[in-house]
Amino acid sequence: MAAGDYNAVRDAIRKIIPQASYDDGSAGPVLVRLAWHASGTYDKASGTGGSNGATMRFKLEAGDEANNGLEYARKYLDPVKKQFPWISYADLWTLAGVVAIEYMGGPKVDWKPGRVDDADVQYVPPNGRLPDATKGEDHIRSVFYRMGFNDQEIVALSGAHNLGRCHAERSGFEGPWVPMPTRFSNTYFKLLLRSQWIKRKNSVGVEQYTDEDNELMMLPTDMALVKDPKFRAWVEKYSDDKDAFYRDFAAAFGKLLELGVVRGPEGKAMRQYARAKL
Ligand code: CCH
Repeated sequence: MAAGDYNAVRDAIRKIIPQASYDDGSAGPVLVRLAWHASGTYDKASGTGGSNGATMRFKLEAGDEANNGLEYARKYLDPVKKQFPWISYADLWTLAGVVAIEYMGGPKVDWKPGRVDDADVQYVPPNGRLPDATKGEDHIRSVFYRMGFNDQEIVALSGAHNLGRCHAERSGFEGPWVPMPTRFSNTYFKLLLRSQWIKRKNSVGVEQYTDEDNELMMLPTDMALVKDPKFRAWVEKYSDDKDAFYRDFAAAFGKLLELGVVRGPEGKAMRQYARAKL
């Protein structure tokens, strides 16, 4: 297989998405979360963090409790890395998110290669840069503004909670947000607005919001999107207009994967400069 044949890599990723004995039969959602957490450590002010360098290869970042469970995603991708040793982990993890979104019926997200695995452990961004689900709108804003996102992009990105589920042993939360968690759609926004959400303690004693039948759930941070009037306006928009959601999600997710990615020789110098500030 020729080095640089990203279509062959995409095919190989598609083949590992169906996983009969895992979750809802799909590795798709956890692959999307890996791409997001690899990228979401970015800090615009210092230029540190982000997907380039694949710093989650190191225990220090993999062990951030926000990343619990992502070892499954990395493990599913290992055979793909073995098959295509020329692709960097940083490219593979971000590409897998894009392929999984499309596979699950979501929009096509622009993706460009060129990330490198040149960082060593001293360049791991500090733990705690990813959002904490027990918090509210101020916290969400401070985390996503730090990356350079605005309110509209925050809500669009949060629509990824149409996918997958929470696992008590990973985050303390439990259950899926929507009835079909392996199909990309705007159901999450519709449910946020239309269902009665009841604050309840789950099986491990953590407070979350559930529907009457205790089948679907929302995190405190999800509820903040309908409580805050500026966020809520975008939840309403995306609940009514699926095309707008797909378009805005694709743009924001594409932007997320590019945070801090400077390619070529200048890129290397820029990364060294930024990382020296950690
Ligand atoms: Fe998320 N997310 N997320 N999330 N997330 C969780 C699961 C997924 C927060 C918390 C959690 C985004 C934003 C936020 C996915 C994609 C995105 C879980 C459960 C928590 C907790 C983890 C577990 O127990 O396995 C918080 C807080 C925020 C923002 O404030 C954004 C942005 C994205 C992507 C664009 C996906 C997908 C999952 C499902 C993973 C799975 O394993 O099924």
